[in-house]
Amino acid sequence: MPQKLISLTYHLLQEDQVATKDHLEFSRLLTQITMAARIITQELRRAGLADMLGKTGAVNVQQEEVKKLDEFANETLISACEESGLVFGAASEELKSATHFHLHGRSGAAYAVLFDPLDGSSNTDVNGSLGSIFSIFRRRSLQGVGTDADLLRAGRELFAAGYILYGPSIMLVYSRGLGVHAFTLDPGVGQFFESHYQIRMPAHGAVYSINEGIRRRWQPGIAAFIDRLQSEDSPAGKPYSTRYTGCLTADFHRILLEGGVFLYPEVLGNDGHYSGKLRLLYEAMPLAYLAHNAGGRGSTGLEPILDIQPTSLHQRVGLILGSQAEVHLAEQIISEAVSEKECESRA
Ligand code: AHM
Ligand code: MG
Repeated sequence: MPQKLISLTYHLLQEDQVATKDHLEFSRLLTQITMAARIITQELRRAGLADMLGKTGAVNVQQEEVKKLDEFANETLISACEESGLVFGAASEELKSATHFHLHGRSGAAYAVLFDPLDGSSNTDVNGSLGSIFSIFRRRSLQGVGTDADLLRAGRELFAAGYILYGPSIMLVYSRGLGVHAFTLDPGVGQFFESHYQIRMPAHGAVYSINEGIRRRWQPGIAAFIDRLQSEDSPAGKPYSTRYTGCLTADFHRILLEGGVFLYPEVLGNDGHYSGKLRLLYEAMPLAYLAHNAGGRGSTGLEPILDIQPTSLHQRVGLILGSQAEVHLAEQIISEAVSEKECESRA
């Protein structure tokens, strides 16, 4: 069958015919981000031959060891944002604080971009799937200079979000609130072509995705929810299958297309407190935005991810993402577990 021939460029030009100026700028910004994605793709393809595997020796602000590819992806995306002239500031999992760009007299930089430059970085050395995830906010006011307050915003205020999945194919998935669309890179042509238009997440699926090795440390309610999915009394009416790659982008992509649920709940730490691992602004929020725009849902189990007002750039949350049926069921079971705990502690 002949290839469907709608390039990302043509798709954006078509959307721009009915777009406002904000959206025309977004097309330019997305073009820059996909250019960075193609450069990162090239580096990933030959990483094992070019001494690009392994660690840099540094640790990032999250106390995680930085991989060489993390650093490369971060620098490439930062440069792409800066060169666009459209971005006043960027924040990333790999940077301690937000970077505010010197715009060399160019005015009108209205966007903040926040990203996880290389998601799933434990997969780098084993040729597993990886991702780059981005959130885009538009400044509330174009007066003065953009500040950190323009970056610390709830997901309901997102202007756009998306990811690039580096798997057997390289795919871009994005939404600017006009549906969720996916594009696949044709490596020979060097262009992204539309492969999925207006993605809708199924109302339920038959797969769950969670790190079961840490089951004993999951927050209350998660084990009961997973037990339910493994039973005939699940939303699918049969036991679910497990799929977990260690790359949120790849695991979410499966759930987006086929339905089901991804969870990285809060887990009990050595300090006796429960806390999330995944970052609100770089991971949870953009993927919850895509889930929402495709008819799915993102939640901590107790509140929608998109309602959380961030208080710090590197804030972490418990994350449940997926089809309506599974996420609602998880919320119900978690609320019950929390109420039971409260009753026990009062008794
Ligand atoms: P990273 O962005 O530093 O790679 O960390 C995020 C990754 C997610 O992609 C994945 O879902 C999770 O961490 C895996 O963590 P774990 O190995 O604890 O299951
Ligand atoms: Mg990540």
